[in-house]
Amino acid sequence: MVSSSVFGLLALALAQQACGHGYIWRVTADNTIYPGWDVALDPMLSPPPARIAFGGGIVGPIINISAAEMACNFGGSPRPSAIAEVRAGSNVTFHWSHWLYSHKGPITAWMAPYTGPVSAVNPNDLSFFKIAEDTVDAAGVWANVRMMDQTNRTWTATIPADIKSGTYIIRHEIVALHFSTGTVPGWEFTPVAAQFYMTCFNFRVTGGGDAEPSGVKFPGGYRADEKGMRFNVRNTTGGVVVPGEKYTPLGPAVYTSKYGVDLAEKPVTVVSPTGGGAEADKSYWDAQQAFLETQGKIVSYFDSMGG
Ligand SMILES: [Cu+2]
Repeated sequence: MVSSSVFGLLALALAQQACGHGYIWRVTADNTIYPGWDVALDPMLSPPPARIAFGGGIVGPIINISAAEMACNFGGSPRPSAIAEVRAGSNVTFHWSHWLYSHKGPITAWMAPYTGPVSAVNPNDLSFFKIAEDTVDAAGVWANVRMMDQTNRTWTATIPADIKSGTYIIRHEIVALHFSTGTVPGWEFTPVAAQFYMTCFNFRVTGGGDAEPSGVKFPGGYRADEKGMRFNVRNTTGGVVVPGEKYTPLGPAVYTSKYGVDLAEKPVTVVSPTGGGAEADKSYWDAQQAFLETQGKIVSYFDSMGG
């Protein structure tokens, strides 16, 4: 028997993890702007708001690569009750609320086809293929740092032009390697391990081809003995720890479309976060911006502490 107050504490702890790290507050998919999952506002809405994100959008660190949560993170509910419509070959941009410079590591996006209602999907049954990946560049700058500094905390993946049309779950992940080879003073009790932060989203692809790339399941997509599980990001110069040693990405290679596509221009549209009209949307967005600012301060504090 677990009392409801324990669940309350768990929810609070998960929310704090999201606050101390970051979450996807917005997704721009093929020029349509969807709300992500606002960890401050959306849990308060009743009924749960129509979102494309899975599981309350909690982006807590997972260090056990055998955990069921490696697929789509903690909190399987509410399931997405909205779906993002994208043309094959178009771009999907994930808007991070914030992230930490200390949490250096790769960023990836994965897709897995599914059939039937999204409410019945078990993320652990899905086969994910990697569609985009950024690790460390020749100057030693990690993907998370570029995401924070150069793209205003956004990260973009392209839907392969040749994949079959249909419904997909997109899994977007940051791997933080800062404690993968050791901790720092003040964080001695944190396990030495790579940390995985992911969110899943509900998508429909149109205008695709006939490719059905093979994928991997989570858990299972990564192995504990993979080289990329450990990397001393503090010694990074040109992506090299031991001279000649580069970072080895985790999991399978990125799937590349066999052809490109020229998409017709599409105007930008914004999906209402409330469905309650312009005034309700404005107060939602105002509250959202205020919380994003607060969350940025919390994140900067953790970042300055090195963990
Ligand atoms: Cu952290």
